[in-house]
Amino acid sequence: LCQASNLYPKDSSVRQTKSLDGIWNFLSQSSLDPEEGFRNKWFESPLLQSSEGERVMDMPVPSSFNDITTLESLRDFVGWVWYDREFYIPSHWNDARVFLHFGSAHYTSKVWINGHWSRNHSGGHLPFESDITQLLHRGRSNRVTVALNNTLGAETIPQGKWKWFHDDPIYPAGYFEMQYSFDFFNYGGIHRPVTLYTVPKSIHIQDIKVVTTFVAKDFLRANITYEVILSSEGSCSVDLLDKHGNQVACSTNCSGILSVVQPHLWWPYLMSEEYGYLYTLKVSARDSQTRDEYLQSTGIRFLSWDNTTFKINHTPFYFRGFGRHEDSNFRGKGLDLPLATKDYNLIRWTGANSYRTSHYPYAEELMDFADRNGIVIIDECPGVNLEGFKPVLLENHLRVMESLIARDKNHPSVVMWSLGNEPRSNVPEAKGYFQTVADHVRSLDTSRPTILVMSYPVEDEQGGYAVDILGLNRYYGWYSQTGQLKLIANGTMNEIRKWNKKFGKPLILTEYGGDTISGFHEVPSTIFTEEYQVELMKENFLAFDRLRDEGILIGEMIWNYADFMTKQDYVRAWGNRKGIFTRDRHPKMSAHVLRERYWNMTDGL
Ligand code: GCB
Repeated sequence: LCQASNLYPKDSSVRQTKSLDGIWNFLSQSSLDPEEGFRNKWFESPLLQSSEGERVMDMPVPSSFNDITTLESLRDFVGWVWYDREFYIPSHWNDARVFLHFGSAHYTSKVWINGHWSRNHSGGHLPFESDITQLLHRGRSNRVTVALNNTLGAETIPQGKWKWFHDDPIYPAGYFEMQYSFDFFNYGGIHRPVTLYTVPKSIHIQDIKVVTTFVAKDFLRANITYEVILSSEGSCSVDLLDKHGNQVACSTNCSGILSVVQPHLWWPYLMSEEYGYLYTLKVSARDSQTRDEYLQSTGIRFLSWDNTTFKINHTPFYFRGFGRHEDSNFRGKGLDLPLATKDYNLIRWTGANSYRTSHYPYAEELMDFADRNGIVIIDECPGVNLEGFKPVLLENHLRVMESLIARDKNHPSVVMWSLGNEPRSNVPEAKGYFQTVADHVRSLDTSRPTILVMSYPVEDEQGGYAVDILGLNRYYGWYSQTGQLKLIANGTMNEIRKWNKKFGKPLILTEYGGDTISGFHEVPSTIFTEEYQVELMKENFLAFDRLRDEGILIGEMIWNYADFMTKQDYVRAWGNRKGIFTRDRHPKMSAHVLRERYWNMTDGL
C-alpha cells in the first residue's frame, strides 16, 4: 500500500473527489460487552443485517452522534460505536489509485472496506487516510465500515480516566464511567468530511511544502522555498499564479526557490486593503506514463520574533481575538459549513484579527477560511490539561505535533504552534518535557514560533522556558477576586509584569472573561449578568493598554467567542457561558463592546 499523503483532497485536472458525507448506518455497542462487534465481525456484513439490525439508526456524517437522538444513553455514551454505508466507484476511476480520507473521527478508529481491514487511527482531531484501491469492487456496490471509540486514557491526547464498576452498591455491575478534566464536552463521532479521491497509479504528488523565506524590507521582492514530494521517481513543474491566474514565477525542479517581484503579501485582516491575498502553486508531476496535478494555495508572508515582539512582514503584530471551540447545537463538533461561514462573518464584524484553535486542531475547511479572510491563527494541538508527563505521553505528543504540522504547514494564517493549554506544569518534569516538544517542533518548522498556554502562578510554572512566546490564562474578577471589579486591572498588570520578569518573552493573554447568561441584567452588576461581563472586560482593557505600552503584551484573546457545551457540572449552567455570542451566535452586550475596542485598533482601515 502506498504511503498516505498530507494534502487535502481536492479536484484538479487529474484528480477527482467523491464525498461520502450523508446519512450512515449507526450502532452503539453495549458497554457491557465491548468486544461484541469485533467477535461477531460486524464489519463483514452490513450493520443493518447484523443480529443487532433493529437497533441500527440513521446518523449524519459529519456530526457528533451525542446530541442527534433523544437517548440519554447515547448522549453520554463512552465506548465503541459502529458506522457503515454503501458507495459506488465511477467506472472512469478504474485506472486510478483511490484513497479514502477522513477529516477526523474522535477518537480511535478502525476502518474496513468490503469486510477487509484498511487501517487504524488514534487521535480525534487530525486527518487519516488509506489507499483502498485493492479492496474496491468495480461495477457493484462497496461498503465502508468504521468502528470508533471515544474513550480517553492516561496516554491519549487529551487524557481521560475511566473505570469499570463491579461489586459497588451504587453502580450497576459493569458500569463504565469516564472522567476528564478539560472544560468542553467530549463529543464523539465522525466529525469531519469523508472523501474518496483519485491519483494516477504510477506516480503522484505526496506532499508539497511552501515557506516564505524572505520578504524585502521595502516589500518589493520575496522568496518562497518549496519542495514537492513524489510517490516515485519523476519530474516536476511548478507555476506560481496570482489571484487572476497570471504566472509570476515558475520552475521545473521538484524543490527550489521562487523569487517574486512586487509580491502581493498576505496581510492579516484590516492591516492592508489586500488582506488575505492568496497565490496558487500549481504543481505537476510526471513519469513516462502519466501526470499528476495539485493546486496548493499559498500566501507570501514572513514571520519574525524576538524577546519583545512578534512581527508579520516586518511589522509588529498585536493579536486581538478569541479563544474558540468547534461547538454548536445538534452537531456538537461536526463540521457545519453554514455555521463556519457565519462565524467568519461574525469574527470580521467584531474587527478581530486572530484566534487560537483552543484546545485542538480545527477542521481544515476553517483554516482555509482563515487564509482567505486574513485571520491569524495560533494552531493548538489537542494537549489540554496534560499531566503525568510519562515517556509514552511524550511520544504521543511528539507524534501529534508532527501530524499537526504536516497538515497545517502551508497555511499562511497559521503563525504559531501551540504545544498545549494549561498543562499541569508546576512539576520539575514539565520543564524537560516541554523542551523536548518545543525542540521537536523547531526541527520540523523553523518559520513559526512556539507558544504554550499556561495557568500556574508564575513562581511554580515550568513550561515557559521552552517556548518562544508565552500564553497566559487569567481570570481576575471571576475565578479569583470574584465580583471585585476594581481589583482586575491591578491584578492583571502585576501578574503579567512578573511573567515578563521571569521569562523575558512576549506574552499573549490567551484567556480572560466571565460566565454571562444572555438576558441577565442588574445594576449594580453582579456576576453572570451582561453588565458584569462588560465591566470585567473594560477593567481588563485598562491593564492591557498599559502593558502594551510597556512593550510586554503582544495580544489579548477573550474567552470565549461563543458559549459552548461542557460535561454536566454544577459550576456550568448548560455549558460554559463565557461567550460574547450565545451558542447560537446571538451577540451579548459584550460583543458590541469588544467590537468597538477592536475596530478602534485598526488604524482607520
Ligand atoms: C480555562 C481553560 C478553558 C476553560 C476556561 C473556563 O482556563 O483553558 O478551557 O473553559 O478556563 O471558562 O473555566
